[in-house]
Amino acid sequence: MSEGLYSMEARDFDTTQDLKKTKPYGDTMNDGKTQVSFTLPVPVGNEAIEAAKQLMKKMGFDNPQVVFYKELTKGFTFFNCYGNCVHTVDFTSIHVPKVEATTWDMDKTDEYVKENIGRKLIIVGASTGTDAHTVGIDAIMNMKGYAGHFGLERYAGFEAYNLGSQVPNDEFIAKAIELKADALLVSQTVTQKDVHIQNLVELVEMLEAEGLRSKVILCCGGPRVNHELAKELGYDAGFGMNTYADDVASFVVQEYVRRNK
Ligand code: B12
Repeated sequence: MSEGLYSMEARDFDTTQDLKKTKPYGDTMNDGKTQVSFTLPVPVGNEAIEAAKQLMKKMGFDNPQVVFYKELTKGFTFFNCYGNCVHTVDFTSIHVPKVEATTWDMDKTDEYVKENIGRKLIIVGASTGTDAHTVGIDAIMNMKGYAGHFGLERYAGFEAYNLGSQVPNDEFIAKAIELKADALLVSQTVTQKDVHIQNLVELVEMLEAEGLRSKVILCCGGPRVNHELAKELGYDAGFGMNTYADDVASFVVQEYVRRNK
């Protein structure tokens, strides 16, 4: 009896995939199942739950369900919701600008520096402006590395200086001049009110005013940074989530050789 029921369910599963109409996957293809979390500035209660469901519908979710809610503080309610997304995207039409470099491991990069540059490249990095987040820049630079990838301080081909966090742009530039930096690495985590953009742009303007911009390889990174944004702001490359030292190290050495051929 149950065998028949299972085979009926299996037959009903949608297994067709059309990349031109891509939507979220939950249990089966094209079901659109999505989890959304948000906070409403309303008191906890049934009216709050109904408000969350109505909002989910307006956001394009069929069958909205509130699966968890909690009062954060008086007058504010947090929700976890599920719903079936009705929208699709054409995956085949998507083209995202990417950093132009082949990612090598540390040994290959060091070998390349030895053979093609013949000296250590000097790299100076920091979290700049008011940004106090150090974990990202440490992940890239720290000797011990991150997730099994050694940081730039470990590379034989680099002299790497991590200036830490909350480094004002003028101090960052002064250090770059003092150390004769070949590459500058800027980390920006906090994006509230676009503070990262203002700070990143200010650095480019200050480097230009000092006549230094074209003399250094300038990279930025952070959880909400991508290559497209970085290029728009006047950087040579931008690195976001899931970046390792290998990625930026490979870019810096390949870019250095491209420029100095
Ligand atoms: C730890 C943390 C803190 C710690 C930081 C301690 C420290 N020593 O770093 C403390 C408690 C100090 C803190 C403070 C604040 N924080 Co905080 N923090 C976090 C948290 C939990 C983790 C960040 C982190 O370490 N990620 C791990 C690293 C490895 O990831 P990553 O930074 O993305 O780095 C990777 C890539 O982005 C890239 N990368 C990063 N930088 C660079 C640079 C280069 C050159 C390259 C190539 C690559 C690269 O490579 C890294 C490895 O893959 C996040 C939430 C979260 N879960 O992400 C919030 C978060 C970043 N913080 C946030 C906020 C709002 C704040 C505060 C403003 C809170 C407050 N009101 O006071 C303050 C700001 C302080 C300041 N002046 O900057 C928000 C930012 C929201 C936004 N959009 O701006 C987040 C997202 C939390 C949230 N959901 O609200 N924070």
